[in-house]
Amino acid sequence: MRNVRIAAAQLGPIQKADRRQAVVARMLDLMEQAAALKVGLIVYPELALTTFFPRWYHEDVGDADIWFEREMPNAATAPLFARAKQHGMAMSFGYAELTPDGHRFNASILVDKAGGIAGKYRKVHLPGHAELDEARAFQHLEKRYFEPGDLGFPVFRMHGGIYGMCICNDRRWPETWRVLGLQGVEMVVLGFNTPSVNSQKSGEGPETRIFHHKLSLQAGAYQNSTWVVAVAKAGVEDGHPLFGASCIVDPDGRIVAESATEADELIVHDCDLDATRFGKETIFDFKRHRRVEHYGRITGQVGVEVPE
Ligand code: ING
Repeated sequence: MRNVRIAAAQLGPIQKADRRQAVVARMLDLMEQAAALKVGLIVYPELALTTFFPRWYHEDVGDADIWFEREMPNAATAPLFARAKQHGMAMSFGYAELTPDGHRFNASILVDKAGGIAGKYRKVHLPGHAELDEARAFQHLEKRYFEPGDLGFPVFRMHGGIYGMCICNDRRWPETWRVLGLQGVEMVVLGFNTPSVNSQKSGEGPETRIFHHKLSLQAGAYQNSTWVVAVAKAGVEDGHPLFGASCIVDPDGRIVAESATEADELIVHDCDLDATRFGKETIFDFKRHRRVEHYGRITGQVGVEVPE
């Protein structure tokens, strides 16, 4: 039994005008709630420090740098690192990273109980578009503001477990999960900011989109026998709705905890990392069952190649 008490710390909306300090104060409130429950790891959403700014078009990409962090930790996030260390709590959160040599990534980090950065991930699958698209009901300009991640899908040994990260759209791609699964991942933590409606397909509302969200998490968890902690930034940001449905999913693919609101909300669950063993040693014992000689298209092709 290797139990980890996990908190998914969902954040409600962050308005364009909200300052990072106000957001960090909300994150600290959730951390205090988690500490009272003796949580070992707290997980916050994607781009946790700011509004989901890729919905806003900046003609000069440099004007969007106001949404980015140039170092981590920094003045705004130092209180998070200090308080987590004080509580002996590990944490993960997403943020927009601007590197010293001018590269921009949608990033997330894993911070251990001693306050050290144990791992970093940069979002590989960037949805949306790079140029202003007037045909859309709203913009989704992640391809404008971020480069695809250049760190792959690493896993990290931390506090007796094997942890991995992904971010939002990554959860829709089975490759994300399998690359982590092939490294023995026991818990995948991820944040997401997902619009409640489809900017290109009127009529597709939160019911369908939450179904696809859960389907992706449950399949990833089951098919790689891993825990999954998925944490939303939710609610209406400057008129744009994001759904909640933060979930903790067990290695059998069952949702064992789910948020009930679109506000700041903590959901907590005791996760036994040893519960991943049975799946990894039987039905998803990759070395006994996989036939890689037939999988070449998965890395040999990018798009579809239909027969003559
Ligand atoms: N958001 C959305 C996500 O993948 C999206 C974008 C929604 C793509 C629905 C496809 C369908 O959850 C982010 N931030 O990736």
